[in-house]
Amino acid sequence: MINPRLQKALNEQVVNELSASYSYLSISAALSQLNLNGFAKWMRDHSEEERMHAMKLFDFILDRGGQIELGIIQAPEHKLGSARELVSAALEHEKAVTGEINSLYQLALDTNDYPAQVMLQWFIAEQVEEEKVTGDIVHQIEMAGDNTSALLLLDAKLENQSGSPN
Ligand code: OFO
Repeated sequence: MINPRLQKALNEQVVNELSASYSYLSISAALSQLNLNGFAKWMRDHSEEERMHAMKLFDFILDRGGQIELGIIQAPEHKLGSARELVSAALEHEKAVTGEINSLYQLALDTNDYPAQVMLQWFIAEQVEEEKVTGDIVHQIEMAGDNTSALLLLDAKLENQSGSPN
């Protein structure tokens, strides 16, 4: 039996993860419009990872005999801009998700829910990796500056990178 407050928060996080997935899909579309197909693919893979995160939480609620209550997913803002602006927007979104996961973990501590704590530790580690990977790409775009060749080299690198959804 999951504490009702924790169950509500876990359900909300399912929606938050799906919202992240939806936002990254929107950013992927904008990157495609810039003809940065490697960046677009990387962001699309990231969108798929977020959907899998939602399903991890969804399955956890069900495995614990909890109730699924799916909420509304808001349409993402249609962001347009440079590669740096678009990837930076994804990084800011990741930072917001980290805050959500940390709050959820605090609630699992407050409610003495040990299985939820173990499950959420995976998410905490995942956020460290996702912020690092996305932050590194923002930094590399900044290093490329006005050098289109360097940006296209980074795009090719991302295109060849195999997506490994978690
Ligand atoms: Fe990177 O967001 Fe899911 O947890």
